[in-house]
This record gives sequence, C-alpha cells and structure tokens, in this order.
Amino acid sequence: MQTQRLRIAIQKKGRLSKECQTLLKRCGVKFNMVGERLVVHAENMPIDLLLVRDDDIPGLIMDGVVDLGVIGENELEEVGLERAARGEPSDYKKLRRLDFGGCRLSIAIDKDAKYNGPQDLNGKRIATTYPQLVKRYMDELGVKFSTCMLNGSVEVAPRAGLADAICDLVSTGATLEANGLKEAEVILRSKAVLIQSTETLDAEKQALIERLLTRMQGVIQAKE
Ligand code: PRT
Ligand code: ZN
Repeated sequence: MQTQRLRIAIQKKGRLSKECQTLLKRCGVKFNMVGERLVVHAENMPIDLLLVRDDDIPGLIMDGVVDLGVIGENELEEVGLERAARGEPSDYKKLRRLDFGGCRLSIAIDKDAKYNGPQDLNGKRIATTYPQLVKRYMDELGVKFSTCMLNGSVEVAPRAGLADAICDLVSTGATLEANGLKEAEVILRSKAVLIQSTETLDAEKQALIERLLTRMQGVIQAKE
C-alpha cells in the first residue's frame, strides 16, 4: 500500500529518538512532536514520521510497510537473521551509517574468571537478547554453547544463576563493571543506520530520498 507521502520509521522513545529527530530537523524536515501520536506529518515536505518501538523498525522496512527507517545495526541484523530463518523477507538497502547510537555487542563473563579465548566459552550458557547474532559468531568459531533468552536485566543473569555468561550491548562498560563482569569478546560494533525498503518507489519519492541524503551528508560532515 503505497502512499503519496514518504514514510520514515523512527524510535518513539529511547536512545536513538532524540538524535534521530535532531538529524531530520537539521535536514530541513519541519515537524512537531505532540502527545502520543503514532504518525506525525512533516509540515513542509511530503513526509510522515512513524514513531514506533525500535524492535519493529526492521520488519516494517523488510515488509515494505514504510520506505525509510533509522535503526541500530545490532537490532537490524538480529531481526534480519531471525526473519531469514523463518523464511520471511529480510532484505533492505543500507543508505548510510549515522554518527550516533554507537555501541558494541559483547560477550561478558565473571570479572575474576580466567579467559584465554573463545574456547573457554565451550559448553557455557549465555544470556542474551541477541540469540541469532551470538549463534552466528559462535558457529563461525565452532564453539558449542546454549542460550538463555532475556529481554531485560541480561546483566544480572550470571549472578542470578541463570547463565554462565552474557552477550549484551556495551557503551561505557559501567553496567558490566557494576555487575562484576568483564568483556571477553566483541561480536559486533554497531551504529545507527538509515535503511530503505527494497520496494521500487515512484520517481518523486525516490528523488525526495536523494535530496534528504544529500542534506544528511552535509549535516554530518559539518559536525565532523
Ligand atoms: O522501547 P524500545 O524497544 O524502542 O527501546 P529499547 O529499550 O529496546 O532500546 P534503547 O532505546 O535502549 O536502545 C536503542 C538502541 O541504542 C540499541 O539497539 C543500540 O543500537 C543503541 N545503543 C547504544 C544502546 C546502548 N548504546 C547501550 N548502552 N542500547 C542499549 N544500551 C544499554 C545496554 O543494553 C546495557 O544495559 O546500556 C547498558 C550498557 O551501557 P554502559 O554505558 O553501562 O556500557
Ligand atoms: Zn527495543
């Protein structure tokens, strides 16, 4: 169902939302975030912003429900692998990496445990929200493991006796430290990215995307 207006999915509330809104505004998109709206119409361009949970953005793009989205590579790749495993559409076009949302997805273990390399994770149970990315990494290394799927409080799993190790996002490392953990393996370095669905858009919409990209290039370069 294509609409006349370009649809961009962004995180409603969270670590990506503020910087994402600022970037769009600097690119000249005028909008007013009021209340709990799902859709916000830009005032000066044929653009609608869809405000959603970040978890929903990859699927909205891969199903061609929205045209553009801003999402962390960690979430994008996890959902892509999950959908591919289920035989669902998992294609998208990465238009550009953005200059925010930086973090790493890392395996962490007890800070006092000895660690000589991935083989030390053999047979361990790893608590994570990213089972697909952990599996891809461990399979490549040939290390056997099991998972414990948690959507929150991943960092307390070892102390709670639910798992031997965790795989979670890290930025400053303070959360790991506060929970008596240390980083053992970095499995992905992630940033926010702008993605597009693989649906063919009409010429006007595509031209609008090109214009936004050119502006974005200028905005990001000006900050560097
Ligand atoms: O509600 P919704 O589902 O939309 O949001 P969410 O809670 O799932 O996501 P949110 O807003 O927390 O994060 C959105 C995206 O921001 C992530 O998918 C990453 O791409 C990016 N990002 C960057 C981070 C971090 N840095 C980060 N540090 N996401 C989460 N964290 C968490 C991490 O999980 C851990 O609990 O922060 C803690 C670690 O931080 P440090 O500084 O103590 O190391
Ligand atoms: Zn989320």
